[in-house]
Amino acid sequence: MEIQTTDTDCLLVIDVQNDFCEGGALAVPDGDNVVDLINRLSEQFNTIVATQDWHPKGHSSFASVHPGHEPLQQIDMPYGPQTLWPDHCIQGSPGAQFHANLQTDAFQNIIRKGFRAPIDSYSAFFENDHTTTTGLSGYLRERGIKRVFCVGLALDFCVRFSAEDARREGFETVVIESACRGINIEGSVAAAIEAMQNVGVELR
Ligand code: VGL
Ligand code: ZN
Repeated sequence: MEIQTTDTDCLLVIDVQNDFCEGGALAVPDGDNVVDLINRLSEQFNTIVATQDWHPKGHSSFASVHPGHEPLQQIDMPYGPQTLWPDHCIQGSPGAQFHANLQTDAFQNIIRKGFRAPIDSYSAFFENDHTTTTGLSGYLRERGIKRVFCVGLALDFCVRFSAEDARREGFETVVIESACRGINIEGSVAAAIEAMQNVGVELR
C-alpha cells in the first residue's frame, strides 16, 4: 500500500501485542496478520508512535476481579459502562510485549495506557473517563503533527477510541482498515466504523 505522507503525518501503531495475537489471552481473530503491513507502512512515515496496553495485576477491567462476572459482560463503573476482559497485557508479562515480528526500532515514543487499576484506557489519548489524558495530544502537537494514521488492534476498541479522540483533538485522522482487525462483539466492528465516520475519521 502506497500512502502519500508528509512531515506532519504520524503513524500510530495501536496495541500490536502478543495477548491480542494468536494464542494470546485476548486474541483478536487474524490479529497477527496486521504485522507485515504495519512494518511496510512504517517505512513511509517520519513520525511513528506506538501504544502498549499495560495493566497491573488485578486491573478493574478484568472479569476475574468481579465475582460472578465473565469476560465480555458489561458492568457499570463510576466513569460509565465497561466491558470486562480476560486478564491480559499484564505489565512486564510476555503477553504485554509487542509481537515478535513487529518492527519496533523506528518507534519514537511508546505510550503505555491502562496502568491505573481503577480505570481502563482504550484510547491512546484519554482514559475511559474521557478526561484523564495520556499526554499524546501534547506530544504530537509539539512535534507539529497534523494528521494521524491509525493501525493495529483492536479495530472496535482501542483503534476506534484512539481515532475518535484524535479527531476531537483536532488532528486529521485516517484509519487504515486493512492494517486493523476487530474483536467483533455483537456487531461492534460495524458500530465502530459508523461511529468513527460520524466524527469525521477517514476509513481507507
Ligand atoms: C483492547 C480490550 C481491552 C484493545 C485493550 O487493544 O483494543 N481491547 N484492552
Ligand atoms: Zn486492556
